[in-house]
Amino acid sequence: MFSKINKLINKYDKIIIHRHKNPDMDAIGSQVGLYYLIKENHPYKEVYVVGDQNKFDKDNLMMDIGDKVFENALSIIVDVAVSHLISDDRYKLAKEVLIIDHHNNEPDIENAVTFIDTSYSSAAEYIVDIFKNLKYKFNKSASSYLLWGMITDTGRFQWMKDAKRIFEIASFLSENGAETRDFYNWLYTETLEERKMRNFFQSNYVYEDNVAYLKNNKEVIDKFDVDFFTISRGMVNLAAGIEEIKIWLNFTYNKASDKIIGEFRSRDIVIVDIAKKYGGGGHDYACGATLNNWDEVDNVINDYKKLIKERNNGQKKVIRKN
Ligand SMILES: [Mn+2]
Repeated sequence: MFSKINKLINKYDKIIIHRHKNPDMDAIGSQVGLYYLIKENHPYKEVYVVGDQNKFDKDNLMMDIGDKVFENALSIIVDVAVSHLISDDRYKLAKEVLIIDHHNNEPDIENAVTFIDTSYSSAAEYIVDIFKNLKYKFNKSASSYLLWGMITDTGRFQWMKDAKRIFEIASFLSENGAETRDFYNWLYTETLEERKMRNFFQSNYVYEDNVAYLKNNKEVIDKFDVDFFTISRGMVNLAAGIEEIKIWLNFTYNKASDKIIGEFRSRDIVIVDIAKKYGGGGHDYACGATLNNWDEVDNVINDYKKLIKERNNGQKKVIRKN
């Protein structure tokens, strides 16, 4: 099933691994994990990891490489399959492109060998399954990064599409030396300043009709000296875990694009279709979209309120039928 991947990697002496912009730990974990896998199993190959950096590049591994490196090389793109989201678009200079992703988006990269399987809860889980299948040897570094990707994309093993497979793969990685204590400490430690900032956003959430939302305009953003995603993605789940709140939304003004980025989450209602309606995408219960103005933001909020209302009505019908 994965022999095509094996053939591609065997064919090239130079391999550059990409992932999405503004990486989360699954993007970095699957990218760097794959880097260590290939280095361990093909020591004579040149392997590179590229892309923008943030705190998730824990060990400062991203490499600055020239365009020439891409000549006659294979680019592997993980955890993303949509061109405008890929960090470092010089994969276009590579001889061939391989994509390994788990997102429910329409891929738009021409002539790429594409492996997308949305049954995986993280790209890291998918990569382990592939390379375990191909009988690769897993060292401590590869196992650690891949497990970290799995841990974070499942919300510390909360959101799992296939728990049996996830625990088997996690167990396999532990067997191969994956580190967890230092990682969890790193993951759960924040500065006092960060804690205070979270408290600020927590208290700003608005709760209406089973929906929670947060609108972070320019003035709010300017209060804090943090990067955009710390607020946009970092604050959305402050409204998780409230019984009455079925869907929670975080809208943040983005200076760089002069647009508003919406992050959408739910426990068990499929919300990705509304994200797609506004040109966005992602997973069933965790997705997002870019909005042009605050009126459009209100439309999104209303659409989600409507979705819950329709769902409530539908549920009543089912109860009557029984
Ligand atoms: Mn992912």
